[in-house]
Amino acid sequence: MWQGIISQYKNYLDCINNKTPVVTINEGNTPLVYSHNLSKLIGAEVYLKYEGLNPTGSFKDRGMTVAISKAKEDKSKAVICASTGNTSASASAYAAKAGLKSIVLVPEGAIALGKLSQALIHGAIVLQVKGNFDDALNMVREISSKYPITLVNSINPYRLEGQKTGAFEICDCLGGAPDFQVMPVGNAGNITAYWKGYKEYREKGKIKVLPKMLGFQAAGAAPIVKGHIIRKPKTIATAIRIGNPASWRRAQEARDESGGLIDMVSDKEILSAYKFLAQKEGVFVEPASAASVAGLFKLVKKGYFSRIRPKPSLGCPDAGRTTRIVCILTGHGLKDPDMVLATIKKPKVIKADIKAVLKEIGY
Ligand code: AN7
Repeated sequence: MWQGIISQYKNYLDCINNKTPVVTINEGNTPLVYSHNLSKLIGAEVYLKYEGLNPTGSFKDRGMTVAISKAKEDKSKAVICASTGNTSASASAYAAKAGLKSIVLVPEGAIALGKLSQALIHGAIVLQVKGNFDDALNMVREISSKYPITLVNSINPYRLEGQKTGAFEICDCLGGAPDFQVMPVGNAGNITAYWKGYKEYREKGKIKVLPKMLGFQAAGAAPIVKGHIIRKPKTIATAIRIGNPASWRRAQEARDESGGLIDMVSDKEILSAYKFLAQKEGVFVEPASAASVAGLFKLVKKGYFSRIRPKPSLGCPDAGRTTRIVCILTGHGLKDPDMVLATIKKPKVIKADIKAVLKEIGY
């Protein structure tokens, strides 16, 4: 039986020892879904890593199981985070399971309804800050440095340790690393974690080559692309509405060491990919997660993959192999139900009459 990412990958998690009390809700082991549409369009094998199927509906659970287990091992009594929503949902759930107090600071009115509901029902102290995510992060950094409260944002190195297991699962599933990994970038912890995961799997001899990391920010919240802090980040993808990412430098390292890129996509491109995933692939994700597929479309339009594909040459063991691309779909669509109603027409109201139904459905 699958018992979560710590149990599965403890040999690759140096911070876990025999005394670590493992707090898990059986996160990880998420599906890698083959996309016929995207594969055909690009002439590659394209897979969707559906992280929305983690216990609290996002990839944050991979990191939170490690961060909360270590907080418990270190006899912490309380955890704190700033969040655009998913971190707070995950921290609250894992803290509840561990019996720890959780405190979350979120930007007022700027997090999706599902995520706010999660933090509340799991019993966190939820504070809405009159400011943005970056303001909230500055405050929790300071509070956790002065009081005995454990910070569980991705500045906490245990978070990235857990999140790197996403890379392990992809390699285990494909029997090697993909050629490209596409993902959204907000606070830039996840791109840092995945890159660490791939590099460690190569060091341990589990894979031979590393993927190129392709990260996408929302155009109104693209500090890494623009090269400066964005004071007032704006995007409908609230999860990645971040103007000063904590792992900025390490995201650039992942980009540069892998020979990849970090680019941006507009809200319009995000919503188009959001609908594409739901309506052509049957996969419902939140807008921030659709940024990865929006980015993939952008690169396809530019001819990126045809340009960059290595020419098969004699003596190359991979000669002629199809390019493999994995898009990380970081969070579930149910997190943000308001976004559907803002995007799609509300359903018609009709009389309770079969004739009225038949008329509407064209029979
Ligand atoms: C669905 O919850 O930052 O680049 O506070 O929820 O590792 O920050 C969420 C980020 C992508 C970006 N997709 O990941 C938070 C928070 C979803 C997210 C990201 C987030 P990072």
